[in-house]
Amino acid sequence: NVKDIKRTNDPAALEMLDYTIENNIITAFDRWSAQQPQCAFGYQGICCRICFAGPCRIKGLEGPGSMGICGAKDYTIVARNAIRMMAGGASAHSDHGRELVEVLYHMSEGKAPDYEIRDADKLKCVAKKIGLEIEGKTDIELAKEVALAAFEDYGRHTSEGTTFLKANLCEKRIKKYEETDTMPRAIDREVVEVMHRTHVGVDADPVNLIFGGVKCSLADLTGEQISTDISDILFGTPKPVMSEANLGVIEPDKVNIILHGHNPVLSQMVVDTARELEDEAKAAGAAGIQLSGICCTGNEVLMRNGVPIATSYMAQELAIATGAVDVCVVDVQCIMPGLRNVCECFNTKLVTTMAISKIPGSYHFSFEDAKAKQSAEGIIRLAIETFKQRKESGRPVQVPQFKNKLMAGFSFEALLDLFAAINPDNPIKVLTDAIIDGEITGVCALAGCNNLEAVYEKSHTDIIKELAKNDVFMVGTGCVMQAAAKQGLMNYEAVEEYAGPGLKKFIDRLYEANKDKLPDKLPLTFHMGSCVDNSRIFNLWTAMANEYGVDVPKVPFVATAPEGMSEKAVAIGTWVIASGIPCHVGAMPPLEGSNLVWSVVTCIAHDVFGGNFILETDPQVAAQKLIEAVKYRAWKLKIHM
Ligand code: NFS
Ligand code: SF4
Repeated sequence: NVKDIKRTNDPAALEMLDYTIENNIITAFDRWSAQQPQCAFGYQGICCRICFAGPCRIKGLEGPGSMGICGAKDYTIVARNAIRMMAGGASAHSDHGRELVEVLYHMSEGKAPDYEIRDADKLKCVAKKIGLEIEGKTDIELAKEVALAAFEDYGRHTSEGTTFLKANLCEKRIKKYEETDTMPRAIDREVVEVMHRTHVGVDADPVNLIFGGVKCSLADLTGEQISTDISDILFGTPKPVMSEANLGVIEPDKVNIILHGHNPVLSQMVVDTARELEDEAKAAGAAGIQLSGICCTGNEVLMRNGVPIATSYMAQELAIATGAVDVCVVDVQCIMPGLRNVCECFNTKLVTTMAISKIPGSYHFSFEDAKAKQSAEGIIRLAIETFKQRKESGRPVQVPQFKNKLMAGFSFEALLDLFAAINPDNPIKVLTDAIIDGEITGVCALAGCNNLEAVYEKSHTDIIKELAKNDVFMVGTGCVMQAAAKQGLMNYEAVEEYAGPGLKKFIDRLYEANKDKLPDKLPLTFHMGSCVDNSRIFNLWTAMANEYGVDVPKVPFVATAPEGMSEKAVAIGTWVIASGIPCHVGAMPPLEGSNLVWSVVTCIAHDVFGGNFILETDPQVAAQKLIEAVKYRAWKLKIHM
């Protein structure tokens, strides 16, 4: 009986899973089962479809069957596949960044009238950081120069390195990337180079391939830094904000609009416009408009506006199966095509907005920046219309009554601001000293997706609880943080329940110093935003390295992606280890087909860059490995201090 197998520890998702099974609504959970057993060649990364002489797979250790038709060995095939994933991830993140740069540029030329500069301080900060002269320039002039500098990072033809990356690296990392020939020249160029070197009959050397992948992953980081910086300039830099998470945030008596995807260019416009159309919704008999988010665009509008989180990636269809969603508006990335069928069961309107991301059978409201507002209004009015139909039909809805309180909004600036209340002259020292004094063990970045190879969200919550008990300060982004929020691990109650004495003291101390300006007591896990906002985490460990006067590999900092899934996660994980940070991944990436590649990413990477992957599917064991790694670094650092 499928119902007896526990597929998740999220109570809302569990309730909806029962409901979808009873009502024959097919979701990712059913499709995952239908895919079993998954192809062992693909699973291990030893299936090659790069040319159509293939597909080829590695069938044994010896003889002709141990190679592809062209003679490619297991290590070549595994490495090629892995770095193509990185190129996919880098493309997604940096194209998202490019959209933002275009909006900033068009705005500076007066061609995107619906957008404005909401954080002029950040604009000046970014401009200064990338070496622009700011004196005597208007914000609009400066915005244009920042946009042009960002465009340069996509297509520069010289090889001094990407500006948005170099401006944020510490000296020793710059040297490391120059020495190892992994400094990205330009984002588009590194993606193209990966596609070229993995074409049939080009690079067969697994180590050379992986170094090419590292360079591409650093291009990915460049794109993420651009995305974060420009989002903050256009939409504001996040500050602590209260909200709620899980399917219980959906309110059947309101017009429900789900914002799903990644780019704040769309979601922020819908948020702003929804406020203006609240009265129209009421005139239609609704109690108001309820927005909620899924995936990273949900994180963007949570961070800046306190819009609640409906759920995370793997449960997106379950949110629609509540029957109470009027419109699900999507842009790019992590949008399951399977949404459409569920939407059709409930007359939920699925709205696509980007030219490169359409789904058959959905509505399309083109979201060009010249007419963004008009599209947002169209989408909201469609939702109001659908709400009326829903009420007239009298169709029952099933909204699980689970939600948890959360505090989010911890941009790098917001964190420094908290620290500054204790040490105004050198805020980051509050964090670095807390580690040296042994109050906290170190820092862990929580990142990444959902993957049904694991029990949905269980690894996330298990690891968070274990790290908390061991006094690890946690920051994070992406779907992990949605798990934390939904499951009550992003509020002060969780500090009281799970934090070790040192971590609790640290969080209390921060709160005491900031009491007057905070909406509530501080949470157990500090939400830093969407996956492109992993750049904020990169800024955090760089600041710590600079404060300690060491290179990043010596900073007591670790990372975990308990349910990694996407190509973007592969790119992020790679630049995390190339930064010198050990990175746990809890769902097996397709690397097991080559011992050589496996040992490069789990061991040799450590010798070269100071970071390595920890591939471990058991969350308890993983937590212990992360704790050991962070403790070891703290211990070594203290000896040298
Ligand atoms: Ni990140 Fe965010 Fe979630 Fe994974 Fe997808 S939404 S960009 S890729 S699944 S964390
Ligand atoms: Fe087979 Fe080589 Fe073509 Fe890959 S590139 S499909 S291994 S012949």
